[in-house]
Amino acid sequence: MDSSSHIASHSMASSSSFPVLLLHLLLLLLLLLLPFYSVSQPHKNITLGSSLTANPRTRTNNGDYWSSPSGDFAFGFLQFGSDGFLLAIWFNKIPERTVVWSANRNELVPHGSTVQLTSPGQLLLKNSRTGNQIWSTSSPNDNQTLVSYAAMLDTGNFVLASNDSQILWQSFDEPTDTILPSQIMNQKSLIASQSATNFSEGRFQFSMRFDGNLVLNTRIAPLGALGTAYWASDTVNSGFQLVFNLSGSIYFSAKNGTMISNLISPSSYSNEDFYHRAILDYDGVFRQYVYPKSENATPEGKSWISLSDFIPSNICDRIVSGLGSGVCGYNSYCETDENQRPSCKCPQGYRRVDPKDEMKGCSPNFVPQTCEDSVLEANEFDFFVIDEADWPGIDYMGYSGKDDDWCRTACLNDCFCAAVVSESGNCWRKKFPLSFGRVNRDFSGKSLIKYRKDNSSLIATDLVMSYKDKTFVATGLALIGISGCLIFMFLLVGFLIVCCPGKNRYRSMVIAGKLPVLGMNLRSFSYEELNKATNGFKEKLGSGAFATVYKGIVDSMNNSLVAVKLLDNTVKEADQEFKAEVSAIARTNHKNLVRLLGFCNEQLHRLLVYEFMPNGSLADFLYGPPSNWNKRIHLAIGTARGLNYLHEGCKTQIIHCDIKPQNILIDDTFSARIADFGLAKFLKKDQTRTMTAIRGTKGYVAPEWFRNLPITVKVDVYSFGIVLLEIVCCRRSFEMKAEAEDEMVLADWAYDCLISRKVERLVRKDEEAKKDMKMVEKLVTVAIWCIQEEPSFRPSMKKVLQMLEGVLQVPAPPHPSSFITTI
Ligand SMILES: *[C@@H]1O[C@H](CO)[C@@H](O)[C@H](O)[C@H]1NC(C)=O
Ligand SMILES: *[C@@H]1O[C@H](CO)[C@@H](O)[C@H](O)[C@H]1NC(C)=O
Ligand SMILES: *[C@@H]1O[C@H](CO)[C@@H](O)[C@H](O)[C@H]1NC(C)=O
Ligand SMILES: *[C@@H]1O[C@H](CO)[C@@H](O)[C@H](O)[C@H]1NC(C)=O
Ligand SMILES: *[C@@H]1O[C@H](CO)[C@@H](O)[C@H](O)[C@H]1NC(C)=O
Ligand SMILES: *[C@@H]1O[C@H](CO)[C@@H](O)[C@H](O)[C@H]1NC(C)=O
Ligand SMILES: CC(=O)N[C@H]1CO[C@H](CO)[C@@H](O)[C@@H]1O
Repeated sequence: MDSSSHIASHSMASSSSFPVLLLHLLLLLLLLLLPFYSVSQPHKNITLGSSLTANPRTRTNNGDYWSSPSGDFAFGFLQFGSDGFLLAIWFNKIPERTVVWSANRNELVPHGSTVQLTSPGQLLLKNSRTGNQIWSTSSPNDNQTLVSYAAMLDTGNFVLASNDSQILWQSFDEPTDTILPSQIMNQKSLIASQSATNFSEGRFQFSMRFDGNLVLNTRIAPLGALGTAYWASDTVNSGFQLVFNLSGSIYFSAKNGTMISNLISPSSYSNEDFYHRAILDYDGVFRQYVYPKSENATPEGKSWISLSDFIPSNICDRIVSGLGSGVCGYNSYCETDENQRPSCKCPQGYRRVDPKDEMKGCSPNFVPQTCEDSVLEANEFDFFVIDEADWPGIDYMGYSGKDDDWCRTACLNDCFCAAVVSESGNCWRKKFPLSFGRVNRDFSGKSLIKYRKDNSSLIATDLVMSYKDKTFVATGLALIGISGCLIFMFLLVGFLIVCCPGKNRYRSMVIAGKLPVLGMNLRSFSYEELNKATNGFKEKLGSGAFATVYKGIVDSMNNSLVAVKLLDNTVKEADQEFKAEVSAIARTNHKNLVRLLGFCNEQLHRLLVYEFMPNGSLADFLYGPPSNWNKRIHLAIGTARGLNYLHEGCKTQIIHCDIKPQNILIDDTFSARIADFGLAKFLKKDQTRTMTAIRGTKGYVAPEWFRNLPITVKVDVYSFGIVLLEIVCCRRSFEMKAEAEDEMVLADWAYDCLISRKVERLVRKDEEAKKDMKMVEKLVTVAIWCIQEEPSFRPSMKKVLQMLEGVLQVPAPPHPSSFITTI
């Protein structure tokens, strides 16, 4: 103050000159700023009671910290993110402010939090928001010498010391991920950070064990099974410790201080000209770095330089077997750059699980291949080729003597195949999740990772589909709930119309809402009533295995026309058919299924009453001169919709088992209505069953009936395929009187026409169809997919519908019997 007042008085005396005035102003400014500078004044001895507060750094406030005498290191709060502070030690003379130690890496604290050197001599870190103590040094013990001060040393070690300068606690004893020159590791561990920007404890650990062995291991599954060691010094029972000496050498020494061997080859970077640090990097590699201290180093030179020797030499090759994912996480692969630095990459079609953390692995960014349609979908997939890459240890199939093309095709046709590795004629199929992926320059093979070529349209349509299905299922379920209850009661109480009292509320609600609810209107008829309605069973509409169908008019239902199915009461099967049909159809509600109106169950009389279909059956419509082309397409799509509903829209999957034109009726709006559930089978989702007795009608039954294979919904797909061909060609699947011998069997003829690109032959007498050859070809192609002899190659009805509707592309089909499963 003396000097400033002196200058002030001097300026009074000669205030005339402008430069002098300016100088005075500057000095005044300097004086005003002085208190801020004092914050960053190097602290020597930090006295008991001192504290630091976490505050966002501003232009005038350089943060709150205690500096070492030389200013090389600082102890205090560093800000990360919007409001997270790390109590840390860092290199304070370099712009990067590289952290070498921290107290609260797993739990950052908000601004206003404090660290205090309490008066019994303990460092305490408190969270200002919660008031919780986040971290502290060991509590002072009566028997111990008392802490009298703390100090940030020029080595980067923060110490608590007694009045005779004995160190009672030091940060060097509790390293995080870094060691510094003069630090000794003895039964201590380093834990790598989570990532380059997240300091919390990560995946890898570096331990100088009590037995003198130095081990690098994983500490988080699924990288490797927990604690998988990926490098060891093999110095068990030597009693060694690890020393980072002041000239920057890192070596093992005996307890008496004698140097045994170097861990990292010494470099020529001197301690005078370079800062040194060694760190277990977040990628699991232990590296030594140097940074030029000199002010006049070039800007490019002003960065941390990694020494060429590090441990382990190639981490990508270190975790490649056993349990877990490997270094990079599942479905990701590890590749080193020219500086041997590893990076984790996602194959094409995959994306990072966590965009901020490359080691968390990758996940497919596409809709997976559906197994029931795997062959059909094969051409929607392609391979991302990675040379010299291998995914050891997860093969589920291996072949030798197979070329690349064979390998590709085998994987494309297999929904379980995520990738293939091919190496000199060997071919390995890999399944999900892909693990231990890495590029290895010594590996002469290559990896082919399967991905969907165009996922965007597919994802979009799937969303639409599932949305539709959901509303559909929701209504369906409500109906099933009500009608299911009814059916249960019917069967139990001898088909008296009784209803659960608890469901009455729903019934009235539904009736009030005027929904066309099935089951609600299910009526019980007397035999006499139906006898009268059909005029003594006079007008026959058709007949099936155990039943005959008659036309009738029911007076009590506004003179509605009905179809009455009279079941043969002499065969045992009739009873089963009756129950099957009532329970099947009562559970369904779809505009492409025939509606059951009621039934009669009197002693030996079993009858079912349906709405009458004024336009007959598809069989009546098809066989004859070519009928309206667009109506036929509409009927084909309607049938596909009805079948898709039976397969996927109900809680219990229904296999119709007898799809043929006679069972597809045509309603007053000329839409298809699937009828006759007498042979239907009900499967819980995911259940398949082998049946011995063949159901269905010759010409339409799928080959698995004869081959002792499980019967699935794919039998209906097969029958639909035949019906679809009949719809296109307006003829029966087998025609003795065909114009040429090769035209007798429709399926064979259609396939021959398709591959010889002469589809027009199929519709040669059909002028309307001939003008729509693209559609003809599409329908035939879909049909050929449906009649594949191998059931798994047939598409689901959902896919069939999507193809008919033009949502999905229709690839070229294989020959129907080219992939027959051998028995
Ligand atoms: C402290 O000293 C007392 C007696 O001087 C002894 O009984 C006690 O065990 C010591 N405690 C510790 C932790 O050393
Ligand atoms: C710090 O304190 C110790 C003991 O109280 C004393 O010996 C030493 O000289 C002090 N150092 C400085 C730089 O004040
Ligand atoms: C240090 O503190 C102890 C008490 O803890 C006292 O007995 C001793 O005299 C002090 N020594 C110095 C050099 O102040
Ligand atoms: C750092 O990573 C850990 C572990 O994954 C996570 O819990 C934490 O939220 C991350 N911290 C920040 C600041 O992103
Ligand atoms: C550090 O160790 C190296 C051997 O690796 C030795 O040459 C050097 O003299 C040592 N420096 C100090 C300061 O002990
Ligand atoms: C230090 O210990 C090692 C082995 O533990 C021994 O070979 C060496 O002679 C010892 N050196 C001294 C100076 O005691
Ligand atoms: C190959 C391809 O088309 N990939 C796309 C898959 O979908 C995501 C978004 O869902 C796109 O970002 C990819 O480009």
